[in-house]
Amino acid sequence: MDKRFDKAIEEIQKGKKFLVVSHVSPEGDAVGSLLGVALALRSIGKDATAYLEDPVPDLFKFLPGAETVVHSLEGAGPFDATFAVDCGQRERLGKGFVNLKAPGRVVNIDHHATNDCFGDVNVIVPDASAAGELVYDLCKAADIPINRDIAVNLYVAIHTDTGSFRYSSATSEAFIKAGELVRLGAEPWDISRRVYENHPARKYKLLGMVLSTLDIIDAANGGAEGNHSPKIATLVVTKDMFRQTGAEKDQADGFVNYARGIEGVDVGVLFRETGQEEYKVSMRSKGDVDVAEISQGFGGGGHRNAAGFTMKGSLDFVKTEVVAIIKERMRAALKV
Ligand SMILES: [Mn+2]
Repeated sequence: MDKRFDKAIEEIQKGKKFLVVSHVSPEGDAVGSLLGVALALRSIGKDATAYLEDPVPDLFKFLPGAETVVHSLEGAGPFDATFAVDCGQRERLGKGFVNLKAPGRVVNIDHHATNDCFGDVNVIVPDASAAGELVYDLCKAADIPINRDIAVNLYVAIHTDTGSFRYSSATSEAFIKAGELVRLGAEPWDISRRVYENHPARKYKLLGMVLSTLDIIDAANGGAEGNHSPKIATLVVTKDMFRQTGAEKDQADGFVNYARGIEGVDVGVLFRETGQEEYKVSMRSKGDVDVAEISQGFGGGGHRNAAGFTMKGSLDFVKTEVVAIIKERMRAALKV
């Protein structure tokens, strides 16, 4: 028996009216896990409000239940309990939630090692590939049948958070659960086609501009001969690029992977202009460099190989500071 969810299940049994929330700038795991919990609760006759501060990205609007997501909690509640999924800090759940008077007991279900355990009940499993995997486990532990609609959401959560099963987070557990979700009705090709082969042309126009900012920086002090000389690749996306192409801000989300994908590059960084002298910094590393640790130093969070934070200052300043810290950590981690 899976005991990890006992307290969460108690809340489900006690309550009638639930709120389900996930983080701002939601991606596949946030939306999929959010809807997975909401649909699971509704399937057993509970009332579940699904809330995201930001819109559901276009790519994920096909997810069953996406049309029921609300973006305001004004006048909402009181709730018996709130389920927060895929989110390490309360503030990342958005203003609407933070200002909510009566969220009830907060059940925090997440897989970020940097989670600060803000819930009344906390189920934090850093080994899980996606929060969606934990929602799967919750359904099993609570004896809630995973119907097709839930399966599609959880499959997308696991599929996107493992980079289509390419990352080290793609454990045998992740494959087993994904396989089970396919058996329960998730269709891999249909989902892949909708998520990965369905991009608006303006996103590619934006990508063209962003790739033209590529900068490759040698991280070693001279670099020992014959050894792999570690490199950092950076990309920049400005507000002006969004204006020129008409692309939306979430359409730059995966671009940092292009930086990491370059031969010889150990850390890829994307600087996205979010305000006057303000940048969101996304980092992706290939192996031994722990970018979550770097991110925490700047007040952010994330995973070992994928993390981010927001920083004030000019682009030059932000880039110089961030690159200097990454260089330092790379030299330590890669011993160069
Ligand atoms: Mn996640």
